[in-house]
Amino acid sequence: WVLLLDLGGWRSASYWYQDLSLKPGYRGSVGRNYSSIWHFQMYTSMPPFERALALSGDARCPSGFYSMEELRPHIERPQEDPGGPGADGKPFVTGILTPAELREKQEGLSRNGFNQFASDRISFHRSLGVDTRPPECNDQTFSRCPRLPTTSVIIVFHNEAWSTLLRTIFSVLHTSPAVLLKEIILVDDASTQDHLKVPLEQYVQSLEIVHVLRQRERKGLIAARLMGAREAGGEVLAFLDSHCECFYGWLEPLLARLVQEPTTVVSPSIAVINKNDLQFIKPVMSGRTHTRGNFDWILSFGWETIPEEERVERKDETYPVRTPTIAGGLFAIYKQFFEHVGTYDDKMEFWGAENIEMSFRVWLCEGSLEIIPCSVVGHIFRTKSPHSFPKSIDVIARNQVRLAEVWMDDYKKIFYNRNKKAAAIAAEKSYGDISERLKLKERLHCKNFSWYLENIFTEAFVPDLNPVLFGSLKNIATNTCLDIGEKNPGGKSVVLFICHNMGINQYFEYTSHQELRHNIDKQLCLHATIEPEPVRVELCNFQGEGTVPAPQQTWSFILVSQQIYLVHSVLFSKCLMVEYGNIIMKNCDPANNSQHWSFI
Ligand code: UD2
Ligand code: MN
Repeated sequence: WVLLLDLGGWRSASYWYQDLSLKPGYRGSVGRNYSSIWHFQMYTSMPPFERALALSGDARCPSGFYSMEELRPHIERPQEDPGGPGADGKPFVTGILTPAELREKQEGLSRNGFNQFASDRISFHRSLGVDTRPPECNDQTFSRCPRLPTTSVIIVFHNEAWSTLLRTIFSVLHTSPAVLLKEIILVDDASTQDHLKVPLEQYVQSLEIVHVLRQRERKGLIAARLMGAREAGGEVLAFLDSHCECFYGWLEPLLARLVQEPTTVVSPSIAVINKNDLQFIKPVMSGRTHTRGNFDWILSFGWETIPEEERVERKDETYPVRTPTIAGGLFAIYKQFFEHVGTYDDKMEFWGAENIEMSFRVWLCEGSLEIIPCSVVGHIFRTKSPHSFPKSIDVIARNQVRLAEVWMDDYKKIFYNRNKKAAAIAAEKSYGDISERLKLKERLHCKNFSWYLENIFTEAFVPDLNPVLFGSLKNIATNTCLDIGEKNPGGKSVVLFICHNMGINQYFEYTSHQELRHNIDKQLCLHATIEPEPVRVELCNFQGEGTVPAPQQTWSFILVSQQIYLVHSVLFSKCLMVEYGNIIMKNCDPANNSQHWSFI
């Protein structure tokens, strides 16, 4: 064994172990956080035959680096008219439209949730303009020994527009080295639109390495990806949504990282393709600032900038960014590791939560998740899903409950407190059988969720597992509930709304620190003001160890009189109340039922 103490950054060692004929083994860290303090990795010598192979320049594994020639794409991108619509990733400019065109645009928008009218007028082969990645991305070389793995790109779709689907396919063919791209597998999740039936097979036949699989019955993206994965012949699976465009050089850095760390799941950095004009907006990479994935306590995925200490540790932009969660649509993984680590939960349906499930599972079961900055792939983000889901059950909540039950231990309560529908599904056990998933967890000796919070997502605020009081905070006089409101400029307003009893926007808890806290994605606390200024929510001052709640955020809830007053001495005797629809602080009067509140 060789024990290596790495002081420079959590992965800086892995670059040169191959030159010393070492193979990476157990990796760990000493200290609070795996991305700071001390890191070590055990290395073993390569078995003699592997070393011989690595050093001899064997034909199967030649020494040196891949040349540009060897990494030629599957199909060379045809010459493009630089003035063409959307060329070089520029926005599509809409001129004055005829009534028929206007109708077409409107229909495209409501069918897809993005501007299909624009997409239909942009070339399938458009280039994405100049390389704005940091120079080290372009200078990166890829070792031929061990060689980069072959890849099956898997694209699942349900009623995708022809032009976005075809542009996704061509962008893969134009940017992925032919030696690495084994095939593109399209999986149709029971689309109903005619263009996605026989014409699709006919069209892609000429592209040779593009195959179509059909899921006859609509089951959702999880089952569709699993079908694609089963059929895939490549060593690596690279999943893409059906409205993506790959930037030059996207694949090699993903594969190179997988070779170094075969138990990693790598995501490209995702560029935004604007849903209105199809502009390809490249991620800005400056000052080593990067975004990574997170989740909140209603289990939705979100983005955040990486912690400062990780930012300063970064040496250059070719280094991966460790991420607590992945967006889920765009990632690459060794097929073998995908199978080892439990593919997906095949009893999750339609859409949603599979990315959070995969994120927790991979981290807890000895893998890791990374974003590779030099790999850039664009995706059309839309504001709402154009797809319909069955009405009988909330499919997303059901998927979330499955993941909470399997992976979150006691912390699932934090989620259930905030999402009543999920709590009901959990209580009725109507989320289906999870025994297979629990067996998997057992078999792989996966860690507890607390390990994930303490080691991987250390920045996450963990709310009270058992808050003093929680639910919706109802005002007795008006029979309405505190609500942080959908339209919430600066996250500061708080309004009264009909009590809907679903949690989410109306979820508040009276914490062990006497805050009235709405902590779902942001950490918001009810914040007292001086009359007549309306009471609002502000970021909570209490953020865990070493901090205390602000005086304006420290409340006393008197259960007997149902009054809520401020603990703060000067404002003592001021109570939370409703007057003419406003939430304000006024002198306490136990007889006034506008000052009476209860958690329901
Ligand atoms: C995001 C992810 C997506 C998935 C989802 C959560 C990104 C950029 N996107 O979705 O991959 O993880 O969150 O579940 O990370 N589709 C089907 N059948 C369906 C619904 C969708 O095949 O019933 C296809 C759809 O055509 C698309 C993919 O699945 O190719 C993802 O769906 P989406 O694009 O509507 O969702 P998005 O991007 O919000
Ligand atoms: Mn998508």
